[in-house]
Amino acid sequence: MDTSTRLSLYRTMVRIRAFEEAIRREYYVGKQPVFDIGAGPVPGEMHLAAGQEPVAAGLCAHLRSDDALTGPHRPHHIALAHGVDMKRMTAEIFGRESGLCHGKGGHMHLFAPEVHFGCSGIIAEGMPTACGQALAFKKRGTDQVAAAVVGEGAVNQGGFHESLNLAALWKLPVIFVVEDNDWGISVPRSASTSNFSATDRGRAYGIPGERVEDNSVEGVYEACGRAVQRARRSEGPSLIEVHTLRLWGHFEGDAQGYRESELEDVPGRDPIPTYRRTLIEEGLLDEEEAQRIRAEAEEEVEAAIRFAKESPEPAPDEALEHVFA
Ligand SMILES: Cc1ncc(C[n+]2csc(CCOP(=O)(O)OP(=O)(O)O)c2C)c(N)n1
Repeated sequence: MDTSTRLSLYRTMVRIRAFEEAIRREYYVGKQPVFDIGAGPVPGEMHLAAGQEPVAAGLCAHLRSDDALTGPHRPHHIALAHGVDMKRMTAEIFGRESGLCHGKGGHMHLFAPEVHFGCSGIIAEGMPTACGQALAFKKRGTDQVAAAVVGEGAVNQGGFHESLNLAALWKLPVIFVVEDNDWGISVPRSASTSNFSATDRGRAYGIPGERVEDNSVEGVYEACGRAVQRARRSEGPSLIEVHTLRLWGHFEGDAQGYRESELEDVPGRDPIPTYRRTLIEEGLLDEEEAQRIRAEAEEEVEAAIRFAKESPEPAPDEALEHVFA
């Protein structure tokens, strides 16, 4: 892998982390000392993806803005890496009129048609959607591809299996990416899933797959590169499963009593300092440049937060506009 790609993967991860940290800070405003999920400038549930940056960076490095991408209920990393506008996305999270969905979707429902991005709070929902987009690309004869990112909790959903079946049957240009962060809320995968391997499940439908271990951003980059190329060459779907890490709670405010025994060890597995160390050891990055990358990311994120806060809330008499259900 060349140096500029490696540094670009690092920058993408740092940008996402700066975003998630800032959203976390803003989310807790007004919700303390006794956690009140409905209070503050960002009411409602908040699922942040710190620790899962390698998936977004490694996959999206291969996607163009005319490729389609669907994300899960934990979508910020994927959205940012695919080029969703940070300011309008932040405004959506804050429920403001200038948001991607005029402030009516919230953080789990970010839609950006200009880069074919959408996500949903419904587990596995992005997979059938990606199949539909891939079918459209195939029928039009373009080399565009569709990708769907889901958590490992999605693998027992009907939508997962139905999507694998049709994608294989119709040889769709689609890439399924499973983020295995070990937990579905508080349920370990060992308690929910027989024959866990998502790649085995894919193979049962005739879909080739790879599992990437150790939350490796370069591993994700390489595996997704092969999958995207297959799809662009009209060779059909692939399934990539990544053993990743949910650094924080399932949602903000989650006390995480169910994973107390592993929590001590979790910060040491953070993929960003690990990758930074590798790049520094190999002489591709120095501390000064690393600090500059982080400072630039913070500046962009703080500008997005200012934009959101300065934007008006949707007008009450437009409450039913753009709402379908
Ligand atoms: C169809 C459906 N069933 C249940 C839920 C409730 N729910 C929200 S998140 C979640 C767990 C998801 O786990 P996973 O897919 O592993 O993603 P992670 O949260 O770990 O990123 C569940 C069951 C839902 N949103 N949609």
